[in-house]
Amino acid sequence: TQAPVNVTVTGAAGQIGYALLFRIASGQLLGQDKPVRLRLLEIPQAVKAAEGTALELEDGAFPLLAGIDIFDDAKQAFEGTNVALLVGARPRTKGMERGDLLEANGGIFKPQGEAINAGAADDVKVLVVGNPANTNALIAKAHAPDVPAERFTAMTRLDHNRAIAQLAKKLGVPVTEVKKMTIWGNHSATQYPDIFNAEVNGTSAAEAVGDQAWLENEFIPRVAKRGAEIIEARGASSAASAANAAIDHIYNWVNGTPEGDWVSMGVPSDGSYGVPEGLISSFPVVCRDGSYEIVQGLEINDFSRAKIDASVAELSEERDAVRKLGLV
Ligand code: NAX
Repeated sequence: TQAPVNVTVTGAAGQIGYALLFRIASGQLLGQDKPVRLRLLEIPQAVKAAEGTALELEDGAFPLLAGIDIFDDAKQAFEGTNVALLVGARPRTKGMERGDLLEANGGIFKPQGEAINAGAADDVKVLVVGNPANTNALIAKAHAPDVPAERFTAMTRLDHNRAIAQLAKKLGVPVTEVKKMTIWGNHSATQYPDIFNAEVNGTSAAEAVGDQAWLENEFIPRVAKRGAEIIEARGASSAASAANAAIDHIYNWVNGTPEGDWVSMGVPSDGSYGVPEGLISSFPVVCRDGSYEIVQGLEINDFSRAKIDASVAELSEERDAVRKLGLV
């Protein structure tokens, strides 16, 4: 049998953590042949709640779950970790300015980047879920100079999955018929879900829709503001769907993307599509053998160009703001 893969989950006692941990334990993160050892990180006040979740995980008698350890210290939590899911973050509270939010999150993601740099396994893969996800990933990356930069990623897979679902619904097709969806830019309201490069039943999704007004006035805002729609309906933010997207992100990164399709990931830009190098921006990527590549050569029309540029401008502003704070 294989040695267990160490998976660290921060914010383990939160609502995404609760939905995520059972799916990891059941083998859905990495595959049914891979035992996992969970390392949970929480703030001291939430350790007891994380211990409660660990009791329930034990009660699942999951064949692939080799052990659970709980920490309130980042250095220990990331020791030997192969997969790091950075879910815990400081939410924006009433009256908080963007600068305050970035600074508070810097206080979390800087030490976590340092801890990953100091102790994680050589093959560590990092996914930042906690918002502002792209910029939090940028901060963590900046403090882990010994870890290859491309191992720091941010989650836009929930947006990607939402876009697939909305498009499939509009066209009355199963979600499996929608391929090559792309989310560009920031995981924020400026994100751009691109259907011009997407395919439905092997033909252009934009042509199949044939309705620019629907695209501009319904589809794009619906996907970008879906988080608010969920809060309005559920009285709490997306949790199970976010956990599902985190599972999808890591599963594809580790096990590859299907032939003839791609996924969206927030990854450090190499300058592709005019996105300034180093910014963590969402791109279409293909995964193979445990690594990913940005899909090259896609046609970007004027409409898409303007949308991508606006979201990337927001990412540049966030980077400038954390630079000013000395966080990157
Ligand atoms: P919760 O507030 O339920 O849980 C967050 C947990 O993180 C809490 O238990 C808290 O104690 C813990 N925490 C705080 N600081 C920590 C630290 N320094 N180390 C370890 N743990 C820490 O939030 P939840 O609904 O689970 O959401 C978690 C994050 O995901 C939020 O930042 C949220 O905005 C973000 N989301 C990101 C999404 C994405 O697509 N990228 C979608 C869903 C979600 O909104």
